[in-house]
Amino acid sequence: MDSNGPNAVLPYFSIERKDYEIKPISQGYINDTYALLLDDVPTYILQRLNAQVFSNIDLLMQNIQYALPYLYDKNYNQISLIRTIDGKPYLKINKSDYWRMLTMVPDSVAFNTTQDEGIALEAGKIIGKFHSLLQEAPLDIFKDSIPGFHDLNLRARQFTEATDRAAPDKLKDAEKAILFAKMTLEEVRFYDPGNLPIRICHNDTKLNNILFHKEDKKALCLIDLDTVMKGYFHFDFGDAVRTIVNTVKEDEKDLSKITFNKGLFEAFIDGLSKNSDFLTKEEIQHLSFGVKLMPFIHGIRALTDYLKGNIYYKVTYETQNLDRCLSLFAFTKKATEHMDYMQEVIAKKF
Ligand code: GN1
Ligand code: MG
Repeated sequence: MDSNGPNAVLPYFSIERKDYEIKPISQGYINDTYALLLDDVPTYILQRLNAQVFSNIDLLMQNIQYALPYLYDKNYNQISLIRTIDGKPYLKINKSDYWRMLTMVPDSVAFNTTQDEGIALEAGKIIGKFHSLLQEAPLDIFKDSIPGFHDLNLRARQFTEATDRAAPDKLKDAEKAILFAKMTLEEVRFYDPGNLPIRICHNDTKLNNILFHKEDKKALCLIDLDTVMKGYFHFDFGDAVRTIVNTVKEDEKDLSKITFNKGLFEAFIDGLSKNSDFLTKEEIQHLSFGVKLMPFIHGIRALTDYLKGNIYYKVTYETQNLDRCLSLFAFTKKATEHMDYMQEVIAKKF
């Protein structure tokens, strides 16, 4: 059997046979995502999983199936996995063609960026809720869908390998970024998280992975559970903050536009503090570090991929990974300048 795209795989999922309109959603850097609409109403999400990035799809889908029942709460919107007609949680065609289908949350919307403090507050609340619910889950059933995903030492090794092998013109174009990466690595690489609790984290809590209600803008739930696995809370905190307080897109070329918006930060903290009983004192102390660590990790990964010739992330133009890196590094600098400020706000609120 050969699949040429979303149309061809629809019959293999146990949904009503209707005339769905299939619309690609282009935000992600990894999977191919499509919305299925019925009379203009988004009804299902269909995704082709990137089997190069996720080498063990079975394990990844297991993690999602472990997590979903815990995410059941009146203040959290449930998403369900649609099984295939033979009862499997995903469809495998040929050697490396994997598809899955999920329900779409009605009347929901996602934002790539925001200027709205109400959205920032809601984002804080829902991330707190996600963690409160998942803290009930046994840690060890979850396995790493990408081992060492947020491990800076691993990312540093991959970066060094990439610089050793990169073409001279790429090294030249990325000269400034490489210098910043090396300097910052010296500073944060040997950072010791001490005895911070390991939690089941989302590990990709950028703003556009949060769904909000179209009308009242209440946060509904987190989407994209591909990297639900063990981690530290400051990973999820940092990823959310980097995409909320910076009001421009991740690959913004004009670095003067990159912001650390204090109103948005304080609103996010406010929201999180409403659902944060689970956080320990030590975790609270490490939150601000996450805001520096996460953009730096993403920046160094984008830089590594640029040097390797864009083999990991989808790009729409040759230097997009380098642009993302520069923009993420510029935000890393902003985060560094705001460390004391963040600590103050956090200490007041928690
Ligand atoms: C990738 O494809 P997407 O947008 O869900 C990446 C995340 C990054 C994100 C944006 C598995 O996620 O870590 O935050 O791009 N996911 C993976 O930078 O690498
Ligand atoms: Mg993702």
